[in-house]
Amino acid sequence: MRIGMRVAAVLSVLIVLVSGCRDSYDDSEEKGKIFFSSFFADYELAFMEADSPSERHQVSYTASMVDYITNAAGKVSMGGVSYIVHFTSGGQLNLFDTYTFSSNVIPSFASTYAAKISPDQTRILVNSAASQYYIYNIDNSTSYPLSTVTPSAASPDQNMITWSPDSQYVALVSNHSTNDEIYVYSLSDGGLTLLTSFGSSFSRQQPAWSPDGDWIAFTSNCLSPLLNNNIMIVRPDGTEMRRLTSGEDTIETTPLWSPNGKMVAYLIDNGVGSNALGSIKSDGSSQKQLTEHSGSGVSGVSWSPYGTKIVFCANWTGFGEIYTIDPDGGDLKQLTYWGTPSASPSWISD
Ligand SMILES: [Ca+2]
Ligand SMILES: [Ca+2]
Repeated sequence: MRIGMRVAAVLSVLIVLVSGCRDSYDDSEEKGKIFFSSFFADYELAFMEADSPSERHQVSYTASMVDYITNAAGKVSMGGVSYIVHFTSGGQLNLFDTYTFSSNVIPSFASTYAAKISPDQTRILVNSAASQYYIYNIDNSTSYPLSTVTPSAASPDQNMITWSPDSQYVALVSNHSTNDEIYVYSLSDGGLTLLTSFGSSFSRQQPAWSPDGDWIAFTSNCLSPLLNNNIMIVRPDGTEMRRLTSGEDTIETTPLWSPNGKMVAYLIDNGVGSNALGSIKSDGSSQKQLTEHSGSGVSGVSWSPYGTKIVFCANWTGFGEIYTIDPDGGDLKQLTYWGTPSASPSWISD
């Protein structure tokens, strides 16, 4: 019996390893729940089954507090736990368990501007009060400040922080040496690696670590003669910086890697506040605008667990509704028709 169990355990590990190596998935394999913020009496957390989006299930009930999802976890750990973090108005940080639907308020962070869970789901990087970065340990509810770096009050949002896939480093925007620059911070020894040194000449923001750990994408106008933003990539040691997206007259922002690291989704800003969705292969080929500029456009972009779909919110109808699209631009689908605002979809596999 015991040997049989061991064989079964080894087999299940092998199956996980083999499936982890797969290159492509059929979108019929994309099950699970899409969590999002949805307007009831105010914003609450809700989910819909990915294969049956006509029904929304309310899972938070904080009347008079605005609930936002802020972490596209998208993955199930071996322990069967999958978290998202969400804020309420005022920035109260909550950790939400997508299996038990329980929400755990983290009292020490009542004014949170950004927070992301580590890929191993043990820690949260928090931008508290737009003035201090902290690491919060989920297991024992302790936290400590990252005292050598400082979040910029000018850019406190959720896209200014990212975890390495091995959960040993974070990349973040810090202005501790006057200008905002992007740094890699080692959680083991506090070591800092400067990735950008553009001074006051150019912008740099929105670092996003690739799933294989080899690259960090970010947004900057540093190479564009017309000073429009492009998606750049750089090695985590600061070398081999180069431009990923082309387009002198277009503004590309907010890079987001696909789960297998082969594509990057991003936003295309038309300069007057309407974002379209774009995608590009991580080798720089197949750059595409996937949606039109319409209304206030696209926000809250994330990937499905296997990367066959991009899920996003778009304000094309007067309200934010949730849509999916293939990464190459095919099969645009409107999932919700509630006629009330929705935001921040985050797709979690079952
Ligand atoms: Ca609420
Ligand atoms: Ca550009």
